[in-house]
Amino acid sequence: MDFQSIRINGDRLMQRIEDLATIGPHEDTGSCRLALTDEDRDGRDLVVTWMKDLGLEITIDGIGNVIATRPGKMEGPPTLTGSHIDTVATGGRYDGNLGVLAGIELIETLIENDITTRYPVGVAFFTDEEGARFPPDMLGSLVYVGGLALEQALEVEGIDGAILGEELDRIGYRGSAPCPGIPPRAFVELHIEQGPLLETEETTIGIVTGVQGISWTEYSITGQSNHAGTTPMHLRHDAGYVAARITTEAREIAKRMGGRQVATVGRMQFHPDLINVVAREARLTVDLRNTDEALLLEAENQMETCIRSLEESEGVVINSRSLARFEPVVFDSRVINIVSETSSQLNFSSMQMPSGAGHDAQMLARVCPTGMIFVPSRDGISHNPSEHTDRDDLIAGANTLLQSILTLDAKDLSGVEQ
Ligand code: HGY
Ligand code: MN
Ligand code: MN
Repeated sequence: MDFQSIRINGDRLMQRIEDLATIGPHEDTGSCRLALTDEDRDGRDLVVTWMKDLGLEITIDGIGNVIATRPGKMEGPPTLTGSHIDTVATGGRYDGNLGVLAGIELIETLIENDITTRYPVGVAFFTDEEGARFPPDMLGSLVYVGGLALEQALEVEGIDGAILGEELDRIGYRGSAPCPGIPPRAFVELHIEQGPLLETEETTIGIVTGVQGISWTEYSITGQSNHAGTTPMHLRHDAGYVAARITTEAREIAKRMGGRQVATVGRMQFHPDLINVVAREARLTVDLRNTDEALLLEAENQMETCIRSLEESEGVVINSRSLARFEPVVFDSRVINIVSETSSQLNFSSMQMPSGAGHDAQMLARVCPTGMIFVPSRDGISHNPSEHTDRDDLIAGANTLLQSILTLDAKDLSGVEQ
C-alpha cells in the first residue's frame, strides 16, 4: 500500500477534541483540568476508554504516565507520539490535548487501513506537564526519562498544599509500570505553537528545532508588618514593595537583554494582605526563559544581583526556591528532516523554529531521537480559554504527524535495528 496517500479522519479528530473539552470546561471554549484533580481523572478516564476501544495495550507507570501501544510486525520499543491532557486553570482545548488525540487518531487510521507497522506504535499522555499545580513542569515525562526520582516526585507539594503521590492515589492512576520507562525508538509530538510566529508568517507547519531553557524560582520575602499610616517611609521593611521591585526588575532584565529573553511573574501573595498593614511577607514566582543557556544564566545572575541589593536596601530577608531548571534542548536532526520532508510532500508551507513553551518532547529528547510539529495559534494566544487553531491546520498537523511516524517506522534509527 502507498502509505503516503493515507490521511486521518478529520471529523473524528475534531469530535474527540470537542468531547474532551466538555470535561473540566472553562468559560465557553476553554479547559480547566489541573494535574491530578477530579477533572484530570475524568479526562484520563475518557482518553483511556478511547485507547481501550482501539484494542491497544495500555501501561500506567508509577507517576501516572499512560502509554497505549499497537503491536508491530517486530517486537521492540515503540515509535511513540503523545503529549499531555492536564491543563492550566485558564487553559484552552488544544494545548497538549491535540498531540494525544492526534496520536489516537493516527493509530485508528492505521487500523482501519489495515496497516501493520514494522515496530510497535504508541501514544502517551504524561502526568502534570503543566507544572501549574505541582512544579516542575513536564514532571511526568521527566520521571519517565529518569530525570527525577519517582520517590522525590511523589513527595512534591502542590500550590494548594496537596501531596502529589496522595492525589495520584486518590484519582486511581498510580500504576505499576516501572519508572524510568523503556526509551521509545523515537518520539514525535504534535502541539499548537502557542505563539504568533506561524500565523504572522502565514505558515501551516512549524518544524521545531528545539525548546528553550526554563528557570522557575519562588521568592519568599520577610519584612516587618507595621501601620500603614504611622510608619515613616524610611523605617519600613515592606515585603510588598520588594515583591513589586522584583516584578519590575524581571521585566527590565528581559528588556535590557532583548533577543528571545522572556520573564514572567505569574504568582504573588502578601501576608497579612490587608489594606492598612505594611506587608510582612510576600511570595512570588519568576519564570525566565531563553534559547541560549549562557544568556539564561546571565538573566538569572541579574535577578540574583537585584535580590541581594533589595535585601540590603530594604532590610528584608529573601529566600529563594528553584521550582524548575531545564537547559535548552536541540532536537534530533533526523527527526527534524523527516518532519520537514513530510510537510513538503503534503504540500504544507513550513518553517523551522524553536519552541518558547516547554514540552514533554524536551524530556524524551534525553533518551531517543525526538522532534515536534507545530500548528498555528490564532493571535498567538494560549493558556487562555480563547486559544484557537483552525480545523484545517489541526488536520494538517495530524496528517504530518501520521506520515512522520510512518517514515520513522520505515527508517533504521540505530545500528542495532535490523
Ligand atoms: O510552562 C510551559 O511552558 C508549559 O506550558 N508547561
Ligand atoms: Mn502543552
Ligand atoms: Mn501549557
